[in-house]
Amino acid sequence: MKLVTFIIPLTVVAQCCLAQKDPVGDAYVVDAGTTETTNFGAKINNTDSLTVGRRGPTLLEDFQLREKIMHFDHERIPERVVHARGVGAHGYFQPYQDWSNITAAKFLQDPGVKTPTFVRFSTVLGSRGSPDTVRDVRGFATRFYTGEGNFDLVGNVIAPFFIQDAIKFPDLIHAGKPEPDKEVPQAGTAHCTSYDFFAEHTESIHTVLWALSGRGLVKSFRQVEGFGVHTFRFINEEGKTVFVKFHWKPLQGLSNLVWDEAQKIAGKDIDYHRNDLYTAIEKGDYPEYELGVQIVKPEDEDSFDFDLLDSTKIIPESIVPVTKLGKMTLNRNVENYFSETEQVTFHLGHVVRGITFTDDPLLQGRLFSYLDTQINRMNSANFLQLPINKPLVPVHNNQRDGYMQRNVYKGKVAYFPNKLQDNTPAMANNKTDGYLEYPEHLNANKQRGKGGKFSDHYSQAQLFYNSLTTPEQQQLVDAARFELGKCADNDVHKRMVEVFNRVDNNLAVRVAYALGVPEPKPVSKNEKKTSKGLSIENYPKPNHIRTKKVAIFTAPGIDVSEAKTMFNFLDKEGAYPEYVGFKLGEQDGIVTNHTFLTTSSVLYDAVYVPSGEKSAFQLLTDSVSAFPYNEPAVFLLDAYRHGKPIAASGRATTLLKAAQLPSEALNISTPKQKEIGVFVSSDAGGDLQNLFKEGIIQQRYWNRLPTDSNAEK
Ligand code: HDD
Repeated sequence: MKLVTFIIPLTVVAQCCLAQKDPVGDAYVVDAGTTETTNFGAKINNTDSLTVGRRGPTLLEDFQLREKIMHFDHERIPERVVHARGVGAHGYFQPYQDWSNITAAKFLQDPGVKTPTFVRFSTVLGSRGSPDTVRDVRGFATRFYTGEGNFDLVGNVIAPFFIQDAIKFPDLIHAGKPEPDKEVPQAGTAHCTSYDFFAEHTESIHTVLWALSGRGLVKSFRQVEGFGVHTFRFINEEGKTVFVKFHWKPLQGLSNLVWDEAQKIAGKDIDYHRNDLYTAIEKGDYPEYELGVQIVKPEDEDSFDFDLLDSTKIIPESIVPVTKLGKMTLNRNVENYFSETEQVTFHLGHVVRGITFTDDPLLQGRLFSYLDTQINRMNSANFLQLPINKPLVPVHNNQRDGYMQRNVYKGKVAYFPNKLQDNTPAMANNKTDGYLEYPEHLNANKQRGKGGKFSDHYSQAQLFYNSLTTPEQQQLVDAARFELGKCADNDVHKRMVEVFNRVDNNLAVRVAYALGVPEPKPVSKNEKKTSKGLSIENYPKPNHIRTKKVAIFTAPGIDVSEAKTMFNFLDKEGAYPEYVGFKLGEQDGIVTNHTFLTTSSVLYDAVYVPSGEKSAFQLLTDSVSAFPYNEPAVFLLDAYRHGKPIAASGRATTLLKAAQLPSEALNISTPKQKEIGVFVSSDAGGDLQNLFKEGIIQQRYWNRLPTDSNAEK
């Protein structure tokens, strides 16, 4: 009894200290202030190679030249075969309460314990240098460095997946990646092979609809949900089990780009998502995500009209709500992209006691793929010894040697059982601290093929489509028109329209129209069932404007005090206001860091134009003398077309007119301002500020974007 009371406090101490531990630990190297050496430590001066005379041949003897060039030649490792482009950040996780009733996982038991985490967000199809804002699914992979080893939750920002069985993954990816003859297009599915595949492979349609919706056009990784996709199992200390689906719920709300904006950002700021995450963390606006699970009791396994082992299906939140287990905060940027974000090796098989797998055939195949791919990328079975991958707990086993072995194992024993080392490392006791396997009883024939509820490909596609708001459905329709429109094969168009038609006739009719395909007749009934948790627009919005980027126009003659009043208000509210003008530098106490050339409307969440002298607006509206393309007006027009809140005071309305904003945006009375999101006032005072703030919280005014006349409302 005495022994037990002694051990418990020690464990607690060990857990508590993890949060202070940096997973990268003592691997940091600081070069600043040092002298150049070779990799074997000799101090050198290597700005020139060793030659005979000033103009003579270079000598083979030059070890400094050889080492430097050789190392450079080997700097690259293969990029990830999927999810090549990513951005990473460190953070920590804390549970809200003790969850030992459902899982033995210790990191989910003590609200006082902070577990270090590392997250990598990624696009799927593009290569390492591709733009951030392409239409694609995104990865949301999280490593928990727990006191019982690493747990990797390798999820996506889209809840279902395209395929039910891992054996189809190479086909899915080959169809989506650039077409192999010319290797175009990069980073998106808007080409024939993707839709040729999807038209034949109807189990994908549910996830295709998610990807065509705003979910495929991420605005910020701070505003995405994450999903573990598969059904996993929790096991508690008594061996009792429940099925769980993992969810990440961002406290920053959800958002998405509109397509025109996404395409423009791809040119204006190819690193848009990276910069967004780095900046927020740098400024101390740490993104937070609640970790939740949908819990299903074993006896309810077969009670749904879908199979829990089918990853193309979700558990609708209207049927099983999400139980929030705790919260992750991302509070530290990486020091070195390659060593951390590139070398991190996530693997679904990195699990801890209390969390285990189900027989989901997609999950089972992934368990092989992640291990295999890391050996390919890292070129060594010792990849878990790298600083970003090493668990924070000690590692002991009899695995030895291999490329780039970092450890120096003492002694002659590297086998088990042994007497020479007292049978150590000893086998863990599965009842107390060893990994818990679930003793699932199985009795079936070996076979290929699934059937049953796996064969229903359309019910949840309908559920998803029905649950979107009208503007969200419009975005999806427009996305399908664009994606298929980039494929020149009319047969692919027709086949895809047939698939859409099985989901919803109105959807298919609208897509068919733009593709020049005959209007399809209804073939199946859409029962119009909906679920909560599927629409981005209906996700709770935070009631603050922290981190929102707002452009404030400046020009010689602008009313400086108005500009500053609005700037200070926004700054105090935690937004990121920036002056945008014709030239950089300070003028009348306003420091302009961005010009109409170096930045663009698509990089902001909202725009404010202060009043000013007539001359200022002559400059801002004069398309010839001020700027070849009248950038200030284009800036405003884009903000308007993309549904963003706009505020203007006094004479600034002349610029709104020059930008050719529709009359409804110019002749507005106060109630109409709220509806349309263009706020006009005589000065930058309190009323305008508060209306503008409300507008920024709302994010977008979808009523400004066009909707098809035959859209079902
Ligand atoms: Fe995967 C990477 C997510 C199915 C094979 N996958 C990868 C990453 C994420 C996902 C987020 C990037 C990890 C990182 O940032 O390093 N993958 C998913 C999800 C899936 C999924 C949510 C469906 C539920 N994946 C899937 C299947 C297979 C793979 C079915 C193969 C059979 N995935 C891989 C991979 C990658 C990978 C080839 C490429 C690079 C890597 O693993 O580290 O093993």
